[in-house]
Amino acid sequence: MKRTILLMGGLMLPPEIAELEKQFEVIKLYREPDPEVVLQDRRLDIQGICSLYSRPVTKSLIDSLPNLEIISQFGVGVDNIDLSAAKSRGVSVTNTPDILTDDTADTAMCLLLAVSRRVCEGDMFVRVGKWQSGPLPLGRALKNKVVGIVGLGRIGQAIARRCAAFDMTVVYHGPRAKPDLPYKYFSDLAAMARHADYLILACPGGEDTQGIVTADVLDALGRDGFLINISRGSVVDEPALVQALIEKRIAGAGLDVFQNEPHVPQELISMDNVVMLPHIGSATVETRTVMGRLVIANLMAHFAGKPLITPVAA
Ligand code: 8YV
Repeated sequence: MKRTILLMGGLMLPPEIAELEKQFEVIKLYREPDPEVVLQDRRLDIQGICSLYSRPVTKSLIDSLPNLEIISQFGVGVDNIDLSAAKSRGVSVTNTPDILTDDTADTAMCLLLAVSRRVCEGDMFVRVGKWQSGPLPLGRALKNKVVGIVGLGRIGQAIARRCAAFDMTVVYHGPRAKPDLPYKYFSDLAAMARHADYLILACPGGEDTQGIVTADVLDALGRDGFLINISRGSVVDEPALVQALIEKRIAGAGLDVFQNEPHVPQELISMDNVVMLPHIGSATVETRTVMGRLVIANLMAHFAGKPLITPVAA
């Protein structure tokens, strides 16, 4: 008999969903008109969850599923999962690290270039015929600028390599210095922001980084500074960011993530110096394909009694 898996969201590509359905009985929670009723009816059957960043896996969900054994996250960030609740219930958690590093770093570079060189503004300028009346205002060069990366993990390091290739000087902030890496470390985020022209957020979400980009950090970044966020909306005090942009206390922002996705602050919509993406860090066919395969491979390994491929440390 097939084991039952709860699929929380629909980002996995059709071939991987088909494969998941070949191996397991799949409850597509996101398709259910009344998810609570399904969760109640099927609570004893569910042995695995396929989760993703936009769907919280809370202590109450974990506790309501007595036969839950594994949560296989479609993504690297696991801040949507109550890890201590999973641990205390003995539920394993896996994620999809490494395979989305390059795409996510590329997304940061897209935003960095787009806000600096006015790419989206320029595109609109051509489309609406403004070019005939004069040139687009000048952008800002990346070369010789200082980029401060918050979180020099896998994705942060991939961004650092790309920025170095653009002749930028890389510095970083995080919980600890990484002496093996050739970049200057700042233990104080505001001090790094003061020193940097660009602040790129690449740290994990969750309690430790909640709201660390405050109004003070944005003021330290300053009138000529740009904020790029490909991490989590929760890392930034979003109302403070909106205010800093309105008052032109920072030069602009490139944002792939927001506090309340898919909703974005209304004030940002009309701002030329803000480029927004709908959380597409890993959103390529290639990467989403291997992410889906890894989600399934972790489930298969678990139920076959084999070691998990990419366990999240409890
Ligand atoms: C993914 C992400 O697209 O991996 C993550 O943590 O935020 C994104 O890059 C997302 O997880 C897909 O579910």
